[in-house]
Amino acid sequence: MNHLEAFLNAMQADAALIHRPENLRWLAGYTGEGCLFIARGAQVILTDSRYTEQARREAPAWGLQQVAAERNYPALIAELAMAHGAKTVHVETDYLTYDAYQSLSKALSGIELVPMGGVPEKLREIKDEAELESIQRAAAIASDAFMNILPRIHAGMTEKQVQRMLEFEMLELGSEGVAFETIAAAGLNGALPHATPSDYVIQSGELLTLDFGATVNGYRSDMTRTVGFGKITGELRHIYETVRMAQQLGLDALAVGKQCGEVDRVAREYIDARYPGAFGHSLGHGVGLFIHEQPRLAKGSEQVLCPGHVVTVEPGIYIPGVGGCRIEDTVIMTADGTINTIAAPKHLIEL
Ligand SMILES: [Mn+2]
Repeated sequence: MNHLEAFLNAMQADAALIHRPENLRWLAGYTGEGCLFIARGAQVILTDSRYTEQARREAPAWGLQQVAAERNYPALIAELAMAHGAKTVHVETDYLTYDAYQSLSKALSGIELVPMGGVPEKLREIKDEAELESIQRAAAIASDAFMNILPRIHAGMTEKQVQRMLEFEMLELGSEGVAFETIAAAGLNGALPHATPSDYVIQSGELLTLDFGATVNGYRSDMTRTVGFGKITGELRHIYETVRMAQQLGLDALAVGKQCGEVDRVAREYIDARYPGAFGHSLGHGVGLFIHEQPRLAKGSEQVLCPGHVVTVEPGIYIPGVGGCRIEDTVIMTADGTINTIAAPKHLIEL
């Protein structure tokens, strides 16, 4: 079943409007601007003249309506909704701006706008073969880029310099762009889980956390490696080995049929017993067209892992005034077990 069929089966309203760019791509294979009107028996891309040829090429099976000054989006959408007798229309209320919603609501008087309620997000959880292949290629690019820069990074470089080198390498290896803003956090900055790369100069004896990903066909990968500069001893080494063991326990706990919260618990208990309160975020998340998707490997989550789920496993320890460490892989759940898409090693590398 293709994505559109799955969406039509799950659609509760008479019609749906899709505005989120990733959902346009997921449903229609269309990567330009505009929106989709979907009813049973009608699938239409609405866009302006800058994208009409692109829409024809990318989504030949879809109808096309060109907006213009006198045929603006709300007016065209109203025409389509009336033509298909839609009394209720799904909209992405978690994406549209208040103003956009208001003008739609005004143009579609008499038609009820219904929140989409996470239908595409739920369906996007389970990846098909083509999606898994894109994610695996993105993961291989990121992992190879990391290995390629290791001989070239050293103490004395800034976080930003390492970031640029890593991102350039991913582009060279075929990434369409970064999967998200690269994190490069050295020394005490490592205590910030989502640190922004700065001009801080990396010192010998420090850890550097690199959290990054590549993009292929719009699909993302996500990985984190923490490397040392010079000799890493004492508490930093203990922190590293604790995270490494927790990450392995998390990977080993992944299994189809298991609850996400159960996987989170295994890694969390290991860290909490050694560094109470130092692991604040969830163990992992789904990855796909968005860097953060369902399911979440989070405390208490009763969601059950299924074949086709793609999840990260990324425990960390963050201690202000000391530093931090995170190790992350992106893993595919299959009926026969798990596939770890990230090949880069996880022993403590000391550069
Ligand atoms: Mn992640």
